[in-house]
Amino acid sequence: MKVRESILALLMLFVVISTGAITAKASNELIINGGFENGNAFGWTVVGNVMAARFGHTGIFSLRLGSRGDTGQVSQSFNVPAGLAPTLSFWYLGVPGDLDTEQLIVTLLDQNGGIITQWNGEIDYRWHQVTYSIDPKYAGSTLTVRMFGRPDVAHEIIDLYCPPAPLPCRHRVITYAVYAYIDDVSVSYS
Ligand SMILES: [Ca+2]
Repeated sequence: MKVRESILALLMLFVVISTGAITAKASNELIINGGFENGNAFGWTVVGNVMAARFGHTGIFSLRLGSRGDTGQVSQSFNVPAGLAPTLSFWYLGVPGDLDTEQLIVTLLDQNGGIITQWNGEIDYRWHQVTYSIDPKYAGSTLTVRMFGRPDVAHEIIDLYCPPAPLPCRHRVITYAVYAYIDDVSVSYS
């Protein structure tokens, strides 16, 4: 590499590093991997079954809570810096099933496991945002955000099948699981 090209490459590297540092500092984000863009649940404690789904509210991925026949839960703890009152924000989407058994419950817990507040997600095919200002009295303590999903199933008629007489015609039905998804989980302060 020529000297001039080397200097240029070093300058570009410096710009990239500087930009990254500034971005990280400006966001003041306390949640790790809240957008699931790693394609996994890195940074979260998993109970049951979850998976990154190519169904993002932002970016490519969101996190699907549960699998067919199993619930799914993730939680993450964060330390609220002294003197600060951060805001919790997340997006979720719940897909309705036929049995009305699906659930999405998001809970904010204090350091003793007590419930500070809780949300029951609306299951209606739409992305919803929830924002919540964390009370300044929790500054200096460790809180946990927990997200639990219980999938449902949906049935879809694909066609009318008529076997040879005298058997009656019948609808052929496929059954598939439907889920709740979360994305853009953030606890940040300005
Ligand atoms: Ca995402």
